[in-house]
Amino acid sequence: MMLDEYGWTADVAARLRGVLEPNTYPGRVARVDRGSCLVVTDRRPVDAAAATALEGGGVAVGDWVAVRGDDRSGRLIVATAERTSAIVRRDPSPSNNRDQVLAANLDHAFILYRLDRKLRMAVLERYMVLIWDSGAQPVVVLSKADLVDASAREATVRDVERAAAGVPVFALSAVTGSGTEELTRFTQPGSSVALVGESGVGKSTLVNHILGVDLLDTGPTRAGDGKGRHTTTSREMVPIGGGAVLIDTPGLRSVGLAEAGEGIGNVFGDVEEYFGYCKFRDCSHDSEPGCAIQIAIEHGVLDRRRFESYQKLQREQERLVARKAAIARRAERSQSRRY
Ligand SMILES: Nc1nc2c(ncn2[C@@H]2O[C@H](COP(=O)(O)OP(=O)(O)OP(=O)(O)O)[C@@H](O)[C@H]2O)c(=O)[nH]1
Ligand SMILES: [Mg+2]
Ligand SMILES: [Zn+2]
Repeated sequence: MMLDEYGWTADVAARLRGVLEPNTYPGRVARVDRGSCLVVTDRRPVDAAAATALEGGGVAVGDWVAVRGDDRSGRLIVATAERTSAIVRRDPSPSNNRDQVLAANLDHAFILYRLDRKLRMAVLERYMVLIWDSGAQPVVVLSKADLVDASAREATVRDVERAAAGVPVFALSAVTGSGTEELTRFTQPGSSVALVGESGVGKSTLVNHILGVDLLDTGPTRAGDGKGRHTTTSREMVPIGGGAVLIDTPGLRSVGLAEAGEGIGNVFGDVEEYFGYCKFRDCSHDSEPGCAIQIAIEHGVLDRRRFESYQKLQREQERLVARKAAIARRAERSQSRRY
């Protein structure tokens, strides 16, 4: 059965049982384009539209779905199975207050960052929060190891490990293949892995390397600043054998967090641990006397940059919650006017 190659398991079958009705059949969404999806079914991949009234606001790559229809009538996704995980970001367009599901039903996500660029830890921290909140397990992959010398590589791995709070960190080269064997433990039969990170970090190149075939387009980075050219334009699922799949994603220009759950606490547990020790319970950790955070920074046991990174994400969350509350109030007011 074709779906076996796309991660079908007894657990998936059980989750789908609840949404499959007579005249529908199971599938997994392998690609989402504007208006239509590529859905892998028992026998072959087919195009299907998504019913507008789907619960949870539509379908994402990786979703297990119930499909109705055939070649003649056209096909419609009528239901999605409950997700075990979902990478969700805030829709980047400012006029839009919706969340966007980047991929669903993942076991792990590889967060790629290039070793040949300056390390911006805040970018990695933001991605780690994004993935922790998805319910998938983050793995940091430092790419293009062939472009830096061993001592620089090891120093960066150590720095990232220190900020990654238990998240595994690997350095590898998708061109020479060195280090890539470490990833096989995450691509075991039946597992789904998404690759995320900025444009040009080598996501598609790594998928091709693991697959052993140049299936996906990859693109040279810009000559001047070395930035990626946004070669990949849609999220796409690639079976790599044994029922494991990789989901390649386009490089993100912005990673606005949707309403966060445990993610911030998972990445910044060391920061939050200090809060209980401030002199004042409502300490703003700014200039109050007896602030445990400021004392830790002064003594060099807490990195100021790391605290600022934490504060930035936290403020973003507060603004988001406030905005959602304002929208809810506005909706309520217009409701009450109507009746
Ligand atoms: N030297 C070296 N180059 C690499 C490596 N991995 C990728 N590249 C190169 O980096 C460029 C960008 O790679 P892509 O795989 O297209 O990057 P991407 O992350 O998929 O980028 P987007 O699709 O734009 O998000 C290509 O020219 C690759 O050949 C690596 O391990 N070493
Ligand atoms: Mg790509
Ligand atoms: Zn304080």
